[in-house]
Amino acid sequence: MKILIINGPNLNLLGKREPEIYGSDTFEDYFAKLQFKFKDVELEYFQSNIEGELIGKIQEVGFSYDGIVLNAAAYTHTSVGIGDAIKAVETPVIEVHISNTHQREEFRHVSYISPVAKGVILGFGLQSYDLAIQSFLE
Ligand code: CA2
Repeated sequence: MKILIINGPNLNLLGKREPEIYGSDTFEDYFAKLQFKFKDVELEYFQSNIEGELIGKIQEVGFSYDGIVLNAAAYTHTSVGIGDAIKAVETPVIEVHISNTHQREEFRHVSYISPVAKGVILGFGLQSYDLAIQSFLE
């Protein structure tokens, strides 16, 4: 089973800024824990701050991988292009968020990803990624 985790803009700052919202672990540290936990899964990780690169990656893996776990970060709330890319590929995408976006500002209540995602997991901190991977295994 081949699963790609994709993180969008500013998530490269995890563990370095705003720990009260996003926690104090870097994603690289957390990713190593996921690889250790899910030894039978070929897990890969990609992060970009650029919308077109996120779309390119979804297209690149979207006909061969078994799953994509996507935290599109701020693009969640703005990107018709990422939504269209998810709709165009075959690989199922689980939308994840670290925070519960519905408890935050109104503009974060809108998602262009949710209508085209297989499912949505949010508000569990970094564990949201773990739960998304588990959902592909069942
Ligand atoms: O809760 C999430 O996972 C979000 O996708 C995070 C995005 C935010 O725009 C979404 O509404 C919800 C923000 C990612 C920014 O990450 C940072 C991490 C550390 C320090 C600063 C930003």
